[in-house]
Amino acid sequence: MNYIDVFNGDADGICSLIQLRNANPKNSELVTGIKRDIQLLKRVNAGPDNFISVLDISFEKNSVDVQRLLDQGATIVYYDHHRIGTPVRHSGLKTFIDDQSSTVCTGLLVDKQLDGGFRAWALVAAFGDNLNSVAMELGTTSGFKYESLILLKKLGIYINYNSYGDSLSDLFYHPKVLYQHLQQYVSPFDFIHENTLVYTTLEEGYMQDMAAAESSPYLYQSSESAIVSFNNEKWARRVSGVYINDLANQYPERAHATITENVDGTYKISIRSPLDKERSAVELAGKFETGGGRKSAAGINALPSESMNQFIDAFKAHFS
Ligand SMILES: [Mn+2]
Repeated sequence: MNYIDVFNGDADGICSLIQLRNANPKNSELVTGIKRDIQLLKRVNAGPDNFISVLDISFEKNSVDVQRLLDQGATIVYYDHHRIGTPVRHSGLKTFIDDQSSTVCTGLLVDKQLDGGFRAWALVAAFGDNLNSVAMELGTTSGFKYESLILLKKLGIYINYNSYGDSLSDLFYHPKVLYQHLQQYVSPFDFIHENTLVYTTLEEGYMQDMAAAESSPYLYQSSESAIVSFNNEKWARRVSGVYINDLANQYPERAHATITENVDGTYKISIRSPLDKERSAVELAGKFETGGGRKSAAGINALPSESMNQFIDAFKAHFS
């Protein structure tokens, strides 16, 4: 049997596979990418002698390739918490998917199957997916001290942060390489204490990028909404997603947008609706040609510069 491990490049994807491969060590081919790169099964070719493990990428977004790989005779096990879409039944496919619960992530689904055998890694996954209270509670009942949980939380944030960016060249570590560094440790605490080069690189990168984000200018700011403008630089592409979530947590009553210029002169816009109000971000984004997303988090991929004022006015009006 030849093993192929396909996983999202964020903390949840990476820490899910770490648990799986600590429990069941295999020499496998690794397929991963930046966080937004979720159609990973497209890149996989396999036959009857392949066993494919898929972690933390939407089944719905990969279902055509699931079907193709099953038709080619491969065996697939699928763990995920994003949208499942239409389920597929096939003797070669086993799924552990929960797209209903907001207190679950892929790392916790794997943890359940492994009876908590690598619980600390599951907690890193949960913290990375911003499931802070879930992770704190599970960590406390599992006997971890508060200070230890804070350490796992930091690691989750840093691994997750490493997966953002427009391309692999924006990242500090290719998620495959980061996985290979982390995988060598049964416990994340040992990784933190022993591989200080990788840990410090991520920590310092995160701190510097966040500081740069914090000193970026506001295009607009009121008690109801705020727009931050970023230069199109590596650090901004890495940190904008983490930073806008941070702003949303800090000012839950406010709507937020970040604007970053694309190489072609258009603008990429991220929008977060206020955490404590029922106002849809995707409804606003959908008014623009390349807009889309979810109720709480949406974006516009390529806003023409001449539409910028129109967007700012629409944003203010939508969230006032
Ligand atoms: Mn996840």
